[in-house]
Amino acid sequence: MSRQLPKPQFVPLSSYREYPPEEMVRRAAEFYTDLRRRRTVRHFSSRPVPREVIEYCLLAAGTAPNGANRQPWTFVVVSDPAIKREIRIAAEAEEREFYERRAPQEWLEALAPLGTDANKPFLEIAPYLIAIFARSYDVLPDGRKLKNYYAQESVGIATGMLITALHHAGLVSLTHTPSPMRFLNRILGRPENERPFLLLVVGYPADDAEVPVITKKGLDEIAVFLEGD
Ligand code: IYR
Repeated sequence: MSRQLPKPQFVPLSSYREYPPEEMVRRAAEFYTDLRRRRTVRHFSSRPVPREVIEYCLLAAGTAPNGANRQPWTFVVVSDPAIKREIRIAAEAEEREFYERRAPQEWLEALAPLGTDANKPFLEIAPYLIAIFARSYDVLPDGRKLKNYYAQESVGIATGMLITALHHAGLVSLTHTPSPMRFLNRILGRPENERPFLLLVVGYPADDAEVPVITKKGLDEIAVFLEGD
């Protein structure tokens, strides 16, 4: 039995731009050089950030490739001090549980070089918290559930693009993962089909911000080229 499916519609790919090989190499190298400056920051300034910057960065994130173009993400942007405080209190409660009880010794050892602990003052200091939710299904106006595809992967890609866009705009961010994060649904009034993915802390770095000494793996450690002969 053949079921009636909607016909796809196509337009010419008019937005693509090709660069000559040397220019491609230069652009790729310059982008890497700029992205290499990005650091995850835990010491934030309370200096306000123009909302328009956040809006454009979210629009950039929303261009991410995703499963069946369902765009299964919701970004909740929090600058309200009362809500930030509520989030801090709930996150620190989970984090105390994590650092003092739940975390296996091996995990604590892995985190030791980063100097993290259960104190999360940045959740109140930074001008913006962006709570990122993955919608595992959508609810249609008539109440029917519509499954989304690769929601976690899609939201992961969009989050990477958001972090890159914020860096490009001149801001810093922290990917914060209090676990479990369901308290974000309660505090932010999000429905059951939205699963918290990440809490992104966004702003300017504090004047005296410091970052841990870390290194990134080299190309030969992260990539394998199989080129034949
Ligand atoms: N969620 C905790 C612990 C933590 C876990 C990893 I993996 C990190 O790279 C950093 C921290 C916290 O946010 O402190």
